[in-house]
Amino acid sequence: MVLNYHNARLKGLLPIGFSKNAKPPYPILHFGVGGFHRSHQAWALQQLLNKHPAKFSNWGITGVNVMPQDLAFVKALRAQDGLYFVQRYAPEGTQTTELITTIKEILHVAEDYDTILQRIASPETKIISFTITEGGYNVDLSQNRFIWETSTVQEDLKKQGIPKTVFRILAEGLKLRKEACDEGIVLLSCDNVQHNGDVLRLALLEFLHRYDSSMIDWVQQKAAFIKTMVDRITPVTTPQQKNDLLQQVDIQDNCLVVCEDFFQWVIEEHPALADFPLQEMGATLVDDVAPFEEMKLRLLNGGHSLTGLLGDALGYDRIHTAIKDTGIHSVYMHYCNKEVIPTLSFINGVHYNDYVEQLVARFGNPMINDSTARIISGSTDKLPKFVLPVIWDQLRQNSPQIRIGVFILAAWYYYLDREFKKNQMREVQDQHRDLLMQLFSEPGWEASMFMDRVPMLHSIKDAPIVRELFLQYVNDFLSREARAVIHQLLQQV
Ligand code: CS2
Repeated sequence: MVLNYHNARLKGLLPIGFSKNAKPPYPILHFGVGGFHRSHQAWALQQLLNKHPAKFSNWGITGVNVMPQDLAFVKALRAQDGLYFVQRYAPEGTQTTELITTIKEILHVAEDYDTILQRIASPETKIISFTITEGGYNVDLSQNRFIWETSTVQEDLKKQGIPKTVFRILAEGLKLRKEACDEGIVLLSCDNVQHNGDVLRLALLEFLHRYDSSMIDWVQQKAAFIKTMVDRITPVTTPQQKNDLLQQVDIQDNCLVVCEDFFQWVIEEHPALADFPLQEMGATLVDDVAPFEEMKLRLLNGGHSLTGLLGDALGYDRIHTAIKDTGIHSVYMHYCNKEVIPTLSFINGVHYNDYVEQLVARFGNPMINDSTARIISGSTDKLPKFVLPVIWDQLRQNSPQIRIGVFILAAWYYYLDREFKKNQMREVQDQHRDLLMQLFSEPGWEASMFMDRVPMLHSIKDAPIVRELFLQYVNDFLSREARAVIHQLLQQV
């Protein structure tokens, strides 16, 4: 039996107090409905609705996807009336399965552009939130520069056809909102980007400069750009997991999300958030979100990249097996203790050593079954946000501790080099794959040119000590067994 309202009701699966009477527009419109949004924000809203079904009966999310490859998913979720299960696993193995009903409407820009604009223009829409990935903001963080060269941005500046970026949709939608109701809006960024709300502001305002500068003043006055830290490990669901669910509940869910039990959502306080029950959704409101973002991006996300890349080098395809390798585990612990933690600010009540211990347990959770491939994907955008800031901060110290940070970059290079040599670079999942392919195919290409030619690495290209270490580690990887290279690193740190 397939999952939809009818079948879920028949089987008594709908949450207590569930009402199907809610009508759009809903208070939240979300860009980027992938696994993470569904295990995190949409799940959190479900907790609120479960507690107060009557009070928040019209609360829900209009999900919007923009990437052409997401159309099939949008159709699959729509076929299930927006319903899907979240299956959470604690490191000890406890499993919880919940039906999520908060995505009331799911739209794709290729088919529903006018509806999306109407939703943005409606005064009923109060929050527009985003999980558009690290690269989706299209900002070079080392220079705080909007990247105009991106082809989708260039297309959107022509104001023709279906929008390719959220920026054009926002420009058009907010213009209609200004004319229709002139009401303010909360723009809530939920991506793994330091100062994500500021980065969103920069990107949107820059885009408007060339697209429609008449909107700049309105956006500056009426849009509140909120910063958040989001956390819940959410891998790509496997066919086996869908099959297991079918055996358990006798219902076929094509949009199942599997994730860990751990959940964290830290949001920076802002007057524009006063009316929203974010705490009841499980969020923590703080004066300054930056230290939480730094902690999470550097220890968790950077640690993930380390585990994924070294894991792949040693032949592991799963994060939970890679982190249990004693060599990788030791490198990770050294990285946290010697390189990352000294760059972090004090957070009242947080003990970084405990946080790291907890991360090791979270990475090691076998039920999450996260792949090294997912973690490695998008590294061109991820590493500058997860790892380079640690190197920048360390370089400001007298005796900078940067060996492992640079080692992660070298392991990434080694990964790309292997893919190239296997003639598999086309399989590399990265927004900048074409650039990477072009570089590795150039006659006379060598690792010493990498930092100069990959714009996302420019912020470290002029540090001789970084270049020297990078080349040394790349040469080690290219000439010796990865196990021996890791062993040697451990003797140096
Ligand atoms: C991961 C994140 O994509 C990655 O590289 O580190 O998706 C990570 O699992 C989440 O940020 C956890 O909150």
